Amino acid sequence: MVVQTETVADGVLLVRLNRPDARNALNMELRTRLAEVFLALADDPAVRCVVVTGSPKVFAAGADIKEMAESGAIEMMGRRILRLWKPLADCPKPVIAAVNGVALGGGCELAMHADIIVAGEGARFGQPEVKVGIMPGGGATQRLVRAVGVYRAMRMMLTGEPVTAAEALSMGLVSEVVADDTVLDRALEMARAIAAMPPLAVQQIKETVYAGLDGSLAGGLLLERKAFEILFASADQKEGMRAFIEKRSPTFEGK
Ligand code: CO8
Repeated sequence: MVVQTETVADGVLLVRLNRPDARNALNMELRTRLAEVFLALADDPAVRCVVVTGSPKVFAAGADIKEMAESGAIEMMGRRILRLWKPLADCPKPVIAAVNGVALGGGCELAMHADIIVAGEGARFGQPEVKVGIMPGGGATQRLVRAVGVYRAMRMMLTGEPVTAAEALSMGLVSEVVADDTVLDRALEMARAIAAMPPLAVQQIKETVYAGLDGSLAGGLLLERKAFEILFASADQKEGMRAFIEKRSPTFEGK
């Protein structure tokens, strides 16, 4: 299977890219499967947090160059690539990317579909599409600019040169850098912690942040206030606050 899934802990689904011979290049088969996995997990109440990872040496080397080298524009249009990214972009559950090795082109864009990126010290992030005669097509012209600012994003996209994990951390492209052999463990540890949080609050945080990024400050603050208020309709809000007052651990049920 080019995409493997595994429930690794209560509420935590691990999604692993598995095309090692092609450096996890994102061919249509892999991307279709990834989209199916994300569509299914969105509706699965047992999944509270998702970790996406590649192999120990490579996260993903981008779109499959061999699969598109001889394609024409109309054929590329027919692939409707946004349709395959959409389940990832719209995922209501928190997603953590655990990145070892290179995340290039569509691989970097895949990582940027996550809400948290944990990278190994040896990881490299880049948008080298320009070197093969094209440009980013999985969101980098928008998401990378929002993450790191115009000038750093432009340098990455126009030169095609990757940045190290340390540089990615300093520019805000990753959340945390850890030793290479602890990346997955750290991502899973974080996922377990998030999976134990109240799912409705987690979902509202994610939805409000991304909706706010797309609009005005006033509109974003209004959304935040509404989301904040609506959480007081949840049993988990009562449970969380009562547990604090009663000095015990809360149990959240997503209600
Ligand atoms: N597509 C297809 N095959 C690939 C790709 C790729 N992106 N990357 C590696 N491979 C294949 C190689 O062709 C090789 O195959 P074979 O064994 O048959 O010769 C095998 O994987 C191993 O590759 P290398 O020998 O090059 O392995 P190294 O470990 O020396 O290097 C690298 C790994 C650094 C990842 C190197 O292979 C590389 O630079 N790859 C290309 C990276 C790149 O240019 N990515 C951008 C692609 S374009 C893109 O992503 C556009 C996004 C558009 C929208 C998103 C849609 C998902």
